[in-house]
Amino acid sequence: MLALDANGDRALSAVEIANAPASLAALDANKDGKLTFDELRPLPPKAE
Ligand SMILES: [Ca+2]
Ligand SMILES: [Ca+2]
Repeated sequence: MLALDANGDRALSAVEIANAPASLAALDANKDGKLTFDELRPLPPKAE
């Protein structure tokens, strides 16, 4: 999951793995406690 790759080197370091829960939480755009596929994609929030 490249979203967890904080420094963009395409590898997950121990630190990045340790921070994975926080990174995943940060991806939860609508803060509903769930990650949906649209939240996992590096796309801007869609206008509705
Ligand atoms: Ca990395
Ligand atoms: Ca969500």
